Amino acid sequence: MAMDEESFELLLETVRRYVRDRLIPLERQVDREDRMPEEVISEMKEMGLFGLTIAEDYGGLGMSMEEEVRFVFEMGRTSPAFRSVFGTNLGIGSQAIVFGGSEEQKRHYLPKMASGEIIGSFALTEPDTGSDAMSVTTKAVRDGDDYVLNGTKRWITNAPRADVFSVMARTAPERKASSISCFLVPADTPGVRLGKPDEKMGQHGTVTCDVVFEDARVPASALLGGEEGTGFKTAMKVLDKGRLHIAALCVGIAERLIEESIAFTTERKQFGQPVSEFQLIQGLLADCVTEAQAGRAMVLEAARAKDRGDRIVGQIAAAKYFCSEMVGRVADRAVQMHGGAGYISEYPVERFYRDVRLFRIYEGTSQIQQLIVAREAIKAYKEG
Ligand code: COS
Repeated sequence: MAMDEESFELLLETVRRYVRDRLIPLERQVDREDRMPEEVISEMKEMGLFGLTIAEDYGGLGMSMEEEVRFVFEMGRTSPAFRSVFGTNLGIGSQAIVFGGSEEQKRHYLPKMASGEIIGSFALTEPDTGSDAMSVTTKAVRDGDDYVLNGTKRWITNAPRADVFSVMARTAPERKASSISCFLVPADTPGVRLGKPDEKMGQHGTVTCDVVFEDARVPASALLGGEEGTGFKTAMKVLDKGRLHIAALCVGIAERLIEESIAFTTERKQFGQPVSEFQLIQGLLADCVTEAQAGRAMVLEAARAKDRGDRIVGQIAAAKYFCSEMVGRVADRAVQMHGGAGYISEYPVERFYRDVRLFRIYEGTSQIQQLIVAREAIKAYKEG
């Protein structure tokens, strides 16, 4: 369900102001300290940001996909670490429950996720299982009324802050989708252990680490939807939505980088005039603007198609592929337009250059998106 237009516009305006006045001035500190100030987390809870996409029946604002991407465009104007604070609750940390949870599981978890009282986290990737998601080796074995989980999940976003994990685990040995089940595992379950925080190239202030399950015992009621074998398809649906969200974030960041580049090049003088007057700089800028506009259009169109209930797997993969690659090119040109200043951490483009590298990798690499785009196109052709 969508919000009413007036409340939505008001929310966008509030977020725009919050990003500009509160978050942008904190960007450098968060990058340097690799730590998110607790006050920011509390403010985001007060603003209701953790529950934007969760249905109103479960305490959220019930944003449509189009509203979500328009909101994310705004969040993209600052470091992605800020969005990540509540990002898993909006997306990959809550959506398995939204798509596949029983009514009881929804009532138990979603209102607390919407308020930010608990943090949800999505545990799919493993040390030896990344792109080939169907090959997860974490096992869940039925034992009386319980399941016992063993295995390691890697690079799990928000794991150090998480209260509950959606864990994809194998309940049957064959390599097929129906061998994977999803379990909702509270972080304080005996046998659940966190690894040390990962040290990353960029996106400082976001937290990731290993999550290790050693004979972690959960009741059968922790099985998502009470049914074995639905985990893989649920994970794919969660990732579809997550990928569109990430594509929107890439567009927002590209727009910020463009603004930074215009501000810099119109001030910076060489050969007696602002460097923005030089056509070679204008060529770089024009490529950035054009590509960011194309990305915005792709994201909005895919979001509208998702809201209509169309089959959008290929369209979303194309948007994630294009926008994550696009923001990489924009960041590279932004550094170039800044010249030497672009390599100095005082200027935001240096930080964004590192931050955006991840978008081509997480929630499915560019190569996986290419594979999905091609598969879906061939399927559509064959189906006429
Ligand atoms: N929505 C719903 N169902 C889907 C789906 C989607 N987006 N994608 C696949 N499925 C279904 C398929 O229809 C198929 O169903 P049947 O068994 O009934 O035919 C089943 O799931 C298996 O799909 P498929 O055969 O396509 O699986 P593959 O092993 O070939 O690979 C890819 C699928 C590569 C697309 C998947 O493993 C993937 O997305 N990998 C990347 C994982 C990733 O993004 N990791 C990032 C970490 S999480 S932050």
